[in-house]
Amino acid sequence: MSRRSFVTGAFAALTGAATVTRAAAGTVSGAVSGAVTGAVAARGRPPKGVVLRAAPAKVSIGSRTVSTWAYDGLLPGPRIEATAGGVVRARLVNNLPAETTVHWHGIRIAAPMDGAPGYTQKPVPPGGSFDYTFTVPDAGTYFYHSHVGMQNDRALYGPLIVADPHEPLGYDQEFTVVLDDWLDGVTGTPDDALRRLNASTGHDDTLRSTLLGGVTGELRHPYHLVNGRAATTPEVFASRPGRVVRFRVINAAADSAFRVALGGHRMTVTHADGFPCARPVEVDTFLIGMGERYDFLVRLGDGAFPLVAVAEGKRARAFAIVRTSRAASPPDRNVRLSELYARILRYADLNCRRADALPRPSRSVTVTLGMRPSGNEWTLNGKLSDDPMRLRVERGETVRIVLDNQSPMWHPMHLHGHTFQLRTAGARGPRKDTVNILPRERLNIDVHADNPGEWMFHCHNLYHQEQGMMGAFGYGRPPAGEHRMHH
Ligand SMILES: [Cu+2]
Repeated sequence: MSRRSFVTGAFAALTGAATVTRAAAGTVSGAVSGAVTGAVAARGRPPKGVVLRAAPAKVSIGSRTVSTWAYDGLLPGPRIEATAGGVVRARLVNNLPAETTVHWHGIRIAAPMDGAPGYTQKPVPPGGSFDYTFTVPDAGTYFYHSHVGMQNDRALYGPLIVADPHEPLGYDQEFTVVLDDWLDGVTGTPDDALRRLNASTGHDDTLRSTLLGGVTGELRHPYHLVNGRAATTPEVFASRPGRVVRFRVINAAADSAFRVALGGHRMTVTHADGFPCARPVEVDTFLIGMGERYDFLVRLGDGAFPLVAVAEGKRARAFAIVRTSRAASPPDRNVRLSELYARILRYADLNCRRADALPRPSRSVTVTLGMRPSGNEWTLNGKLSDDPMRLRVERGETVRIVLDNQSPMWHPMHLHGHTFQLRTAGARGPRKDTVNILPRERLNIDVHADNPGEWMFHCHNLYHQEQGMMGAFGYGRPPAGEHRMHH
């Protein structure tokens, strides 16, 4: 029914548990599709799963075409589907003029498959390839992205949706909503933006948000996208009145949190970062930081409704349309939605199921988030990524990490290889892999150390990550020189 209904991709016939699907129109040109098939053929044997060909590409963001780096010429990259307990096989083919990797964000994955350069693998050189094969233990909404340098602020990301074979939710249809902030090919590259930022002093104090406790981002991206489309030529989600629809929202942006609302509807939040809520939460809007995901259900009314994602504190927005009536006139992309200013989701509203609760921690360790006086270096326990903080854990223990934000900005902190339990006052709290922490705030996250490896623990503001805010969460004695192998 929808132009974006799940169209089986060229590789589906070749896949086992994982399948890749792609949009039928909009973001991919025929020439690029041909090139993808060519890359597969050039390998001489059929892949047993998905092939992600990272290469320079021209992609349309609706109102204009931009030069960027993309997977298979698509923005977002191809949708990868799997089933909980199943195996994903994905071959990364690097046709970029730079090293790259793929990180499977939020997946409790085996360490060698995590795509973390210098931590779990050597980056794949130009012309090289790497086969990722891993089990997906948990159902839910995830995504994948490059973990090298500023590449995640290009088109090198895509949704990874893990179905629950015993899905308890009842709904008629689902849509994936991938949010992004975009500058590549418009105001230079993300590397140019980082260089400019590093050459400047102080932050743009006009980018402010009460919700985020002060300065909200490092820079203004000229576009904000839903599924690769700018607000002027929006994505349209087609459905019918009365349908119950599951929306899977992914924030793949580099520097923008979004406040999300659907005009004329309340939303029932069912999942945070892939994990189900013990009790769904009815709200009007939610804030989603970089790397976070939320799923919500709505029963759709009759009409054409604005799906708005305000780039928090930036006076800009991503915009799409949910249409259940052909006759209804399209909503104004600048519409003021009362839902955006009504009941907002809080972390304290979220609780994981009892079965997903982690053991009580036996000790705690503090991670202080800081900023050096330059304003362009962000630290964990005073250290930068080139000589990183390392939290040492032993297999089988549960550790409480006390996040103490002494820096003047909020940070979406992301842990690889695990999902932690965010301990909220007097409640169980949600299982998450990414958590927003505001200036002067302290948060407790409990981690059960059941997945040995040397894992990244970092801010998912890509600019902060590249300005040092990256540490290690490692089992036992530190591996010799591992962290420095990429410097
Ligand atoms: Cu940060």
